[in-house]
Amino acid sequence: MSRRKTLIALFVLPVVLLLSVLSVSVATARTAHHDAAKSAIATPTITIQAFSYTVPASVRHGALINVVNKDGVAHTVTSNRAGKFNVSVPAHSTRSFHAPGTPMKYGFHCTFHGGMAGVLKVR
Ligand SMILES: [Cu+2]
Repeated sequence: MSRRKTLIALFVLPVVLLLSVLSVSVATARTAHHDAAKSAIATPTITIQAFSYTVPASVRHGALINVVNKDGVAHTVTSNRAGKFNVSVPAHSTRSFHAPGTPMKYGFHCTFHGGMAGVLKVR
């Protein structure tokens, strides 16, 4: 009887261990996939810091774009072509706007600070 139990334990324990390892790796793969999907749909962001824009390489037409202002003063992201986009972002704040619907490169500037300019490539 006790020999039988030992045999059962010898067989069952590795199976239980194997199953738990498998379920952990499945969970890990799911998490990784979820993270990849999340970053693929992350909102593109223009960051303003030290009176300078950091702009994504390109954005989809019509996409929602966040503007993060890390400076202690307000800035704007204003299309050089009137009316295409214009968002004012208070100090230490985030605002958003929609990219134009027509793919092309849009120059933009800050209406408060003459030296601030950037280009938004809409694809
Ligand atoms: Cu500015």
